[in-house]
Amino acid sequence: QPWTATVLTLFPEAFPGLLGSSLAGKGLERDLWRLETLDIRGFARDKHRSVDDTPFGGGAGMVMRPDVVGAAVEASAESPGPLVYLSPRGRTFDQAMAREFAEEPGLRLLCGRYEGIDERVLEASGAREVSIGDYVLSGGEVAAQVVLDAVVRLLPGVMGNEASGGDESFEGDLLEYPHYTRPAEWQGRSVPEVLLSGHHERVRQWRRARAEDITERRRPDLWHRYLERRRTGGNEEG
Ligand code: 6GU
Repeated sequence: QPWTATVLTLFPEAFPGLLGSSLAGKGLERDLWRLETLDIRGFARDKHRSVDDTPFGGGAGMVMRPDVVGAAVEASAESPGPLVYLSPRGRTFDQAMAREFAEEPGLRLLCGRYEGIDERVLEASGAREVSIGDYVLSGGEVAAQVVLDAVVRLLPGVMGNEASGGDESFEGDLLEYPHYTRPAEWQGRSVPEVLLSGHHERVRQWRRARAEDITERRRPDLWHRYLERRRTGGNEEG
């Protein structure tokens, strides 16, 4: 059975979205991974199919009902992988987490709307809360697609290279080096000589040096972690 994403959402029509194109989409077509959606509204039981209600204690907005969301989560229990709830209060998603998720048999991604989901569903299900960054989205669907894009490209065979994840041994540790293609001169700007030299080892060294420069100047947080990893032999996470 291929790696399978099961998305629990009020907007199943938002999937696969951009994931249906290019790399991830080719992977879908080749059955290297699967995408399933569970429409949360399908678990509403009353005649109006209501999925939300006003918050106890008052205040703005609506909260997703525990009976409805709970039934959807239960229905996902036979699908492979941990349950992940996309929420701005979750642990911040990063490349290390993407690599962990790619090692699972799949992922069940719970997308909230409105002010969020009744807390008891999250407690009872043991969902892992994951955020994609410090800003507020109006729902988890876009975040789920961000997570899926990052994970799926790591699956064996999805990137043309079986080694997976590109040729940068420092992916996720350093920012990318600059890229160039033809023409070798454009608007009076030339491509760095070393890249035209055919000396693969010098190219490799140049790229690493550029990646290090850029990381040091733009992201001192990543730079210090990188230095620490080199110093200690390189195997701790953030
Ligand atoms: Cl995972 N969900 C929502 N709704 N907003 C977010 C987020 C997730 N990550 C950052 N902002």
